[in-house]
Amino acid sequence: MKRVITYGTFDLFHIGHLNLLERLAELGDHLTVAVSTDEFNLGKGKVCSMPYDERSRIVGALRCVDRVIQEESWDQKPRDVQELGIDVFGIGDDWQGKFDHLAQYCEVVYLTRTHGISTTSLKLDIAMNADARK
Ligand code: C2G
Repeated sequence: MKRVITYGTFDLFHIGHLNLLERLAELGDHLTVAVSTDEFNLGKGKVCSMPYDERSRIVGALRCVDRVIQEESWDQKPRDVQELGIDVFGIGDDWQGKFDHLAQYCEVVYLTRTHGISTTSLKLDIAMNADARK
């Protein structure tokens, strides 16, 4: 069984997230997604619109996702890869090169981001639409 893992916040879940997860699922037989906890996100300078339990439930409900774990620190990846018997680590290419050090434990792939959408742009759209309705 070929096991794949990825990490992310997945706030305001959108088509860019789904495209990535479905493409990662195609790379193997089992996909684990480590969803960033609210505390870890604060360390990333991110304030989420949705709390961890909602973000993790949405990701876990996807047909292409087999397991959800917590992402609590930057340096848990080597342990996760070894303990979970991961064959492939994948993530969007906005992280290109940042996780090459994992190549000693597993294959590392960077997949093209979906252009034209991001959690930040969604937040701005929502805020602008709210203003327009005033
Ligand atoms: N993504 C994408 N296309 C977009 C937006 C996001 O492919 N338009 C991908 C990102 O590249 C990432 C995943 O979706 O692989 C989740 O994105 P975020 O929720 O923004 O997660 P991020 O802040 O990149 O956290 O340890 C790694 C970090 O936790 C990654």
